[in-house]
Amino acid sequence: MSVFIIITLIILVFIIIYQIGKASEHSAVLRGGEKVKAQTNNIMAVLLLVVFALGMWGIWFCHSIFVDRMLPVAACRTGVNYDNMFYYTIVVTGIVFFATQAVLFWFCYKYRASENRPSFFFAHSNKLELIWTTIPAIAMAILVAIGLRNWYDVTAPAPADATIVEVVGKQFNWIVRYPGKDNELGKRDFRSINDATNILGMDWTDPHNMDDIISQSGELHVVVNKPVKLLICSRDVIHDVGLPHFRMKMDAVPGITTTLCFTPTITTDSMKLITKNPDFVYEIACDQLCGKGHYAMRGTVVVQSQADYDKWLASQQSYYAMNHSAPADAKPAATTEAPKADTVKAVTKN
Ligand SMILES: [Cu+2]
Repeated sequence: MSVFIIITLIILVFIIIYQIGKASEHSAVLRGGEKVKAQTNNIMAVLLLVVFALGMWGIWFCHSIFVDRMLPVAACRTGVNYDNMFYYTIVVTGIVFFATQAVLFWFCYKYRASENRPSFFFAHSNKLELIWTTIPAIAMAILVAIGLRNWYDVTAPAPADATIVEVVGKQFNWIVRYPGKDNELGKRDFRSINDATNILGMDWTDPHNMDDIISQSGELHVVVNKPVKLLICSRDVIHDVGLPHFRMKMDAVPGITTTLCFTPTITTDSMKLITKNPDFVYEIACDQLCGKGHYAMRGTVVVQSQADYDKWLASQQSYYAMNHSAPADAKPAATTEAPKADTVKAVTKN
């Protein structure tokens, strides 16, 4: 209802302004055109200053509303760098925006049409052209350089001690695969995918697959202050691993393995204290519109200490053991899923 009233009010204000304009046209005819024109110019010039002041106040007002709804502090070093980059960009572009708008509106006011001032024709100035081309070019080059450095941080080869975890998108959830005790992910082939017993098409003739652990609920466990490298892929359409609290995202593309590397610095428990939210969870959002269930495609990240991680890992059963009667450390059983010559390798070594 309130929206309807606001829209009606806006329409009425426009009608009133239009009618005032028509009325002043008629009065101009009656009182003499030139005088009214000068008065109108003065009014419009003052109104422009009012619009400028209102616009600046509006920007500040929106900022004051949204500043408390922003994400909490970035939970990894790269995320902090990204935040700083955005901060520098907003400061630089904010100063330029305010300065240019202030000059624009002030000039409109100061140099409004007047009979007492002759027109000034300013055609060209090489010096000015040079200044307003060079300074923005240097500023933009610096901002781009900072961006490239951050991009390299995320996509650079992972450190040797990085934990490798595979994240696979599927309509409409995330599947997370851990390498198990051998610290190596086994081969898999999309042609072996079977939703009931082999959700990622793991090749059971590859011994590296025997201890791999799979979380079908999309729970990504990582160790605080230890680098993690995500191998990202998709089982069907393009998804996107979005990690807002780490300020990162990367497309999950079928047939191509993309990577993301970061070092979480704040545990989930610490973040609960920082955000004063006992229910806080780091989330994996799908950042690519991927179908009708896209809105619900959500995973979670658990950042924990090494001890807690080891405890959690020890409590997990390998995916093979979950789906086969033979124990996980037994010799791999012959399966109907024969190895393929062109098996898609999901393993990426550093
Ligand atoms: Cu999606």
